[in-house]
Amino acid sequence: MTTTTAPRAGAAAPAISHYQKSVAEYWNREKNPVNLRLGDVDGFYHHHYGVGDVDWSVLDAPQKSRDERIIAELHRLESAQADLLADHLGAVNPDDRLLDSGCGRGGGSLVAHKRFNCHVDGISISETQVAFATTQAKKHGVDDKVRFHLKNMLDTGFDTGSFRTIWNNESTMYVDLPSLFAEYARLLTRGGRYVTITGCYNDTYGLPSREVSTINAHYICDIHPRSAYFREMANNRLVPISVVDLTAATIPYWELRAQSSLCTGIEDAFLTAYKNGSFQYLLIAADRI
Ligand code: GPP
Ligand code: MG
Repeated sequence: MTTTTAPRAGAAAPAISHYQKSVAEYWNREKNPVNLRLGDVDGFYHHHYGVGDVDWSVLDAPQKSRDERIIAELHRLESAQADLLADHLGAVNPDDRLLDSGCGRGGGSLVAHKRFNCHVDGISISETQVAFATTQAKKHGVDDKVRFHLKNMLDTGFDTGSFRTIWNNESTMYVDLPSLFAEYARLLTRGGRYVTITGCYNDTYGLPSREVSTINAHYICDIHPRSAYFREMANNRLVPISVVDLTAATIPYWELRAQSSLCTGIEDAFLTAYKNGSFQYLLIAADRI
């Protein structure tokens, strides 16, 4: 059994709820090969899924190289997802400061810096992830502009108006959206950009399906309905400019992952939820007015 303790007053850890503490414990312990072995391919460690068509010939590779080929293919698809998110970050200059909110092991921050040569701050409530990401920034030789912090995305402590762009790559299901977008409205400059890629439940299905509930239990998260994103953005000066339904584009990633030695047991829930229409994989980009 896992127990959690209340954060100590005055301790160095960020002010987080009991729930967030339990989430941090999950990520502090997490060492899934589906994340670590994929990141080992090129030193970009991601905590999100993939998009795009699969090269199915990897499944027919000789036994000796089969795993390696599948890993490279899954990593190619998750890298394509990170590139797609970066495509929506808008015009970014080298002097601009970007926030990777829920940065995981830091892969997305490195992708953004590589593309724009900009400043990136990545935040996570997991000490292990912040330490890992910081080591990666040093290894990539970019720690002068890419920095990672142990921070709560609901209450970052960063200065008002200090970011040109903020993104969440599959991390909004861990927080209350009204609180999150209120913090982003504060942090973003006027005319700044917000981007999220997220899994949401489909309002037209009704309430969360069994598979959506299984995904929630697996990751200790709380998947929001699609409607909540648009309502809470509108309530917080965030005006959508692009909405891309990536559901069909992510299914091949899950089909390949389900047939790999790296599967974690959650693959069928994703595939069923996407196929029965209860769950959607969306990119939303919005401007801060
Ligand atoms: C992937 O992380 C994302 C989450 C855990 C948040 C839930 C996302 C939804 C779209 C519902 P990961 O890459 O660490 O997961 P895994 O270990 O399963 O690959
Ligand atoms: Mg993963």
